[in-house]
Amino acid sequence: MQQRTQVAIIGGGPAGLLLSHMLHLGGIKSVVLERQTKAYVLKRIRAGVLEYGSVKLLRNAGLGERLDREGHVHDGCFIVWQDREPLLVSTKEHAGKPMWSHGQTAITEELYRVRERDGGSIVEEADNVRLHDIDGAAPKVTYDWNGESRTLSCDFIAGCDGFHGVSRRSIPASLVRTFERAYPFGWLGIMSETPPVGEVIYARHARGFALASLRNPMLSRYYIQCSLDSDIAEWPDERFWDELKQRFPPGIAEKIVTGPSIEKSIAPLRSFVAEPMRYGRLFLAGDAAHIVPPTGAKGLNLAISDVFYLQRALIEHFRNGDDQYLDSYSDMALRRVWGAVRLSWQLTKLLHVFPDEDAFESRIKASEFDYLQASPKAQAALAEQYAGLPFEE
Ligand code: RFL
Ligand code: PHB
Repeated sequence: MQQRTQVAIIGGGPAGLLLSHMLHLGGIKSVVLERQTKAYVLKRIRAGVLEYGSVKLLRNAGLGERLDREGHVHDGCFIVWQDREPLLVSTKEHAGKPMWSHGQTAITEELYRVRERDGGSIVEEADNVRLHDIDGAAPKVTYDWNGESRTLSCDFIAGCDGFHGVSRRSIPASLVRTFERAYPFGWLGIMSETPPVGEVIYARHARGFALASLRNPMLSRYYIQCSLDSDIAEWPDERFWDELKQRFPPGIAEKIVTGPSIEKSIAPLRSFVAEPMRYGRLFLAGDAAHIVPPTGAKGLNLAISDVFYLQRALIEHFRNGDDQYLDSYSDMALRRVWGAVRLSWQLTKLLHVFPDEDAFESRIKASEFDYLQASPKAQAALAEQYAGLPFEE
C-alpha cells in the first residue's frame, strides 16, 4: 500500500504525538508510526514533573483542561541531606515559575484523545520501520503492518522514536557525533496507591539517593538508587519501603504511607546527546536525540521544547516557504538540551553515592549542599535551571 503525508512521524510517545497534534493545529498533515500498541505505550510509567514552560505550551495547544484539573502545583522541590535541615529550591521565588506534578501517562492519554478526536492518523504496531532517501527531496518510510508492506511518502521525517529507535541510527555514522556518560547505578521505582508526602523531595543519604514524588492525592511515586545488577525479585515491597524510609530524615520518613506497589521497575541512568539533530529531511526530537538521567526531571520537558521548535519550523516552511527555523532547529534545540544535560549531570553527581566515592568527595558534596543552604544566590542559580530555561524566539 502507498500513502502520502507531509510529515512522517516515527514514534507515538509524547514527542511524536504532541508534534502531530501541533502540526494539525497549524494545518499540516502527518502520520504517526508507532511500533507498540496504544495500550502498551500508556502502560509505561515515566515522567512526573513538568516545567511551567511545558505547562504553558500544553495549555496553548488546547491540552490544559485535564492538566489544570489533575495537576499539582509546587513552589519548587526539596533537597534533604541526612540530618541537615531540608532545603526548598524555590523556583517560584527565584524564577517566578512554579513546578507541576502531572504524569506523562496522563499527557499521553490526552494526546491520543485529541488526535483521535481530530481524525489524526496513528498507526499502531508498525513493524520494521525503515527510512529511505532522507538526504533527497522526496524521503520515504517503509514498514510492515499486519503482514502487509507499506510505503509512506512525505516531505519530512520526524524521528521521535526514543533512544532505542531507528531514526537516529538511519543517519550515516560519520555524520553524527555522540556524547555519553553512563552512571554506575540505576533507579528502582515504585508506584503505590497511597497518599503521597505531597512534595517532590530529593534525598541524599550515605545509603544512597532516594526520591519522593506523586501523581495525584492517592498515587505516590518513589525511587531509590540501586546497583546496576539489582534484580526486582530481590526487592519485595517491604524491603523497598524499609530502605526508602532509612534514606529520608525521620520527620519525612514518618509521613511516608506504605502499601502494595502497583508497578515496580529499574531504570539505568545515562546522559547522551547526538549532534546534529538533523540529517537532510530527517529531524530528531526528544529521547531519539538525547537522554538525561531523571534526577533533574528534564527528559519530557526537553521532548516538549524540541517539539515546540520543530513544529514552528515546519509550519513556517509549509505556510511561508521560510526555512530559517528549519535550518537553525538543531543548534537552537541543542542549546537548551545541553543546559538540561549539564543540570541533570550536576544533580546526579551531587545526590548519588558513587561506588568509588571516597571520604573526600563525600565531604565536598556535603559542603556543596551547605553552600546551597547558606547562599540565596546559589539557590537562585539552581532554581532557575530546575524551573527550565526559556524557549528561544
Ligand atoms: P519515548 O517516550 O521513548 O517514545 C518513543 C516512542 O517511539 C516508539 N518506537 C518506535 N516506533 C516505531 N518504530 C520504531 N523502530 C520505534 N522505536 C521506538 C516507542 O515505542 C515509543 O512509544 O520518547 P519521547 O516521546 O521522546 O519522550 C521522552 C520521555 O518519555 C522521557 O524523556 C521522559 O520519560 C524522561 N523522564 C522524565 N522526564 C521529565 O521531564 N520529568 C520527569 O520527572 C521524568 N522522570 C523519566 C522520568 C524517565 C524515566 N525512565 C524510565 C527512563 C523517570 C523515569 C524513571
Ligand atoms: C517522578 O515523579 O517520576 C519524578 C520526579 C522527579 C524526577 C524524576 C521523576 O526528577
